[in-house]
Amino acid sequence: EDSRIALPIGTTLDRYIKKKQDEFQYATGELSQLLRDIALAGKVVNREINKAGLINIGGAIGTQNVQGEEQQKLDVLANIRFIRALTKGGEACAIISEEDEHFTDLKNDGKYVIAIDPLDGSSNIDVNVSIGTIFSVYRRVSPLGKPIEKEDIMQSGIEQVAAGYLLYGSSTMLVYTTGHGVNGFTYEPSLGEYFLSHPDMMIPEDGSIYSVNEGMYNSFPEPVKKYITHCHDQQYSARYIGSLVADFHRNLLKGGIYMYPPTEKNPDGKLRLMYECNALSFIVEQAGGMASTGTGRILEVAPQSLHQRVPLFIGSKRMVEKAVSFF
Ligand code: P6P
Repeated sequence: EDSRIALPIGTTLDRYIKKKQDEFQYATGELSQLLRDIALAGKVVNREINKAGLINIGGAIGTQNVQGEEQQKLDVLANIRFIRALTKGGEACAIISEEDEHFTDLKNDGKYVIAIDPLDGSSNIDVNVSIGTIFSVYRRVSPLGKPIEKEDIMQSGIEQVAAGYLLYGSSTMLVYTTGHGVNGFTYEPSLGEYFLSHPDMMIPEDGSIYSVNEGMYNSFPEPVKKYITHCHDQQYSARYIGSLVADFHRNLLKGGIYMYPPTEKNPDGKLRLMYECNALSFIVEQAGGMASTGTGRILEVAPQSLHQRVPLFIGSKRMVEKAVSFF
């Protein structure tokens, strides 16, 4: 008989993590501490995002990240904050970030490896659209010492021990899984606490919202064009914020599919496997949904490079199955 009682809405994140640790979900205290470290960094980034408009730090500073995109100042600040929090926390031994070409060796004996997009959708900062942080947690594979890229960093999504996102929106939320379901916490800035607001999140099995940049329709592969025509025939609602975490979160709550297909400009799609697609795919599968490259399960893709792109079809199981059926 499962003696575990469901924790009531309003439970703080700290109490929730402690309870789950006692239930041996996070048997090691290290994962609990790691989650707290990420949550703390999220509070700091949230504060800086909310100030961005006021002290005009949203403007680009003219430095390029590995993606060759204009780096928004908050990208840089978020990256520094998360790396600093994880370094001080001591539970992570290495980090791969969208903002850094190579992985960062934290030079400690932490047992976890983090893949992170510190601030996804940063081009939306200046127009006050919701943005997000996306993270994956892996166990290091090699014995102690300098982490080994091939073994410790380039792990398939199926190896994740935890994954989550922060959504800096009308309210700031932390949504994460450790492989035992998905839970959402809403941040109360006046108290500096996250409170359980969305216990045991499940994505509706079917839906009528599709998210894709139809401006690139002409360069999509035929199967994608066929599925989009299907969405039109079904008179689905087109909802595309241009901010992956915001689109994903809405679809998680209401049902829907998000697609970033191959295009002429990005033949493997635009989104990154290691620190965008794997995390959201772990979450959506834990919530009863599906995540595909179009021809295979995202979580089973064997990474070939740190900043590898993959096509992404993710959301309600029935919708992703239908989209994939055209391939
Ligand atoms: P496009 C933001 O740059 C991002 O990485 C995701 O957050 C978003 O869903 C996507 O790219 C938008 O890309 O090509 O449609 O502008």
